[in-house]
Amino acid sequence: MKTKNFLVSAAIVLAVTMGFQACKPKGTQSAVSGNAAEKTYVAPGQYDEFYSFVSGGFSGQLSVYGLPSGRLLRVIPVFSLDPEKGWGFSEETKPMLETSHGSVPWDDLHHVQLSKTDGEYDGKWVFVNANNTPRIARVDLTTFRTAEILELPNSGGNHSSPFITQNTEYVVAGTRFSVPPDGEKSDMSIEKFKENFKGTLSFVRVNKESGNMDIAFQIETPGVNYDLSRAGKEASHGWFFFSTYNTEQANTLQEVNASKNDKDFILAVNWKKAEEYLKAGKGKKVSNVKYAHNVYDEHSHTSKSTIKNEVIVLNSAELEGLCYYIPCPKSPHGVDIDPTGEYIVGSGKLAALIPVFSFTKMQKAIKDKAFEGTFEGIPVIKYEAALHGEVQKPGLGPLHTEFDGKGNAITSFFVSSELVKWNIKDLKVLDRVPTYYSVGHLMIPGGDTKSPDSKYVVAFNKITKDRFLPTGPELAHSAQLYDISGDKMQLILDFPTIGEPHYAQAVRAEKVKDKSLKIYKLEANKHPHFANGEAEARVERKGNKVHVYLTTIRSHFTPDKIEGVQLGDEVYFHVTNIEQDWDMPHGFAIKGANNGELLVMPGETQTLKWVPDRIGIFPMYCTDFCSALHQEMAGYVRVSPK
Ligand code: CUK
Ligand code: CUA
Repeated sequence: MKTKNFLVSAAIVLAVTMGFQACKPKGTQSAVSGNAAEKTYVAPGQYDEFYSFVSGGFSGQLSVYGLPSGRLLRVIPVFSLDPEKGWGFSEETKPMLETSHGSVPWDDLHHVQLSKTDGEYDGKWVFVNANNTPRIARVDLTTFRTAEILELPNSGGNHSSPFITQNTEYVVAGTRFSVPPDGEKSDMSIEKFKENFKGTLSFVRVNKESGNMDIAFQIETPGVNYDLSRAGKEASHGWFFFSTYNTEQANTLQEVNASKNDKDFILAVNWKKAEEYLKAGKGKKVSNVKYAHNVYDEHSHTSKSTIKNEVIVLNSAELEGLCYYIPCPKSPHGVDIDPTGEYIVGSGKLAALIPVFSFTKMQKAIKDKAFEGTFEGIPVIKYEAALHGEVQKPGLGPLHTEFDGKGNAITSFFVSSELVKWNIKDLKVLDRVPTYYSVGHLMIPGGDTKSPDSKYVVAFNKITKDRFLPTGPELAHSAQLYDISGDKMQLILDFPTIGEPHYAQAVRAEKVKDKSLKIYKLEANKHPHFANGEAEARVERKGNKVHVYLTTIRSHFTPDKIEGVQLGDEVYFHVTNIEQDWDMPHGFAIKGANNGELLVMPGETQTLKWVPDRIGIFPMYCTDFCSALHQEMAGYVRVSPK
């Protein structure tokens, strides 16, 4: 049996390392049926049924698509500069990209989580992770803007993040790379991984009204790699599950070192217990860490970055009942919890079966101490004691599972490039469809809630190849929409995505669309450099700083002739858009602008800093076509010698 398992794993490793050509499915045409167009057609002027929030991967941004049309509605800038929205260019948004390392203008965004109340999406916020410089961001769904970014100390490669509990009590993050704890003597040999590197889990508290985040506590665990995680729900509410790989604790992730073990672990964390330990004062205050907390305030239209230095850490090995390991075959990637909270699905990337664990059996195993031993002081539950059963021969390389709310699960298979539907109770495979090509995450609208919307599943693919017109060596990434309302899954649409789509979540449009803000009210504008109407437009000099209080309305700037600027000055254009009509932004650009441009929404103030580099006359103009007189919306700035 062991040899057979080994052979299957060896075959997968071979398939993985040799590329995906061998597994490339054939026959797209036969996979698409005649009425596909009807199912995805959203007539001109009609709205889509769902908002889908899609990870932008290495673009660092979040994109918003309508489903089922696959129409791109917006890219929300989060962790990277974005000239289309002025994100990171205006003085107001620059602090949002600050970290303890200084400004990080480009990151890698993987996972998307809609906020929940009572296990259902409430349409308030979307949480996303920065994978490289570990951070969690909160996007506000009234403005579709990033409202807050919190850096995570003691972490490296924030991949197992940001998954949330069923009432958004916590946003949770597990470190992908174990690292020596920050602030201690961390200049040590990489060979010391096993002894000194730690895997830290961060529990970030979310304020129910404001949404503001702070690190409630961290749990320090043995040095392994955390890949993904999910909150328990309903039956298992109060627990959190993390997939771990490299339980070999190798200091290089090359497969001969880090993929030797037949089983790695799922770590089960009792966070209600963690709260008890905190109350009892068992947390250790660590005050030599450094992390940034950035908040955007939509009333003042400004943001602020603050460096924090303190965090409370719980030690997993010392606190009984806090953490348990469940063995899980071959480098688990996804760990997904079914809508009832009873079933925990592990997905070993190098496995040829899917283990499904039972929360009830796991609880019993803990009570009966059905342990096979300990790993660095933490009990390891016997595999069979927690196991509900295994899905046999489902495909090769399972990655992620979502649920259809009808008692079935759908799992993505990277290596065999397919989606496979199976029944959660009897573990029988019901249906399979190819993906083009090599699917990573998949998403059912509401797929991680108590009641999924079992209409569609979207495959987010890792390889594009021939799906779209070629665009040179770099291709658009691809997503595919399948109808799952019947017994058989049916491919109905391909659509390109921005950056690499990792995870996504989709919510019924009604839950978001009516809350969406139309304009910022002028009377509520608390910006320190707000000009309330053209009467307040002016130029003020303070030393070598020139503040231009500029207003915009169709179709002119006030003032539009600016003199008195001298070489060596720093000029701040505080542009207030005094329009109060929906969809009337104005842009602002000036020749030679070394900080980019601005795009200002009605009622809002944004500031562009400009340091002129020469003497002369500099035209400025509006960049967003706003009326028949848009081309007349312009002016001049004169720069004179000092
Ligand atoms: S993921 Cu980040 S490597 Cu399967 Cu969530 Cu794509
Ligand atoms: Cu304002 Cu064009």
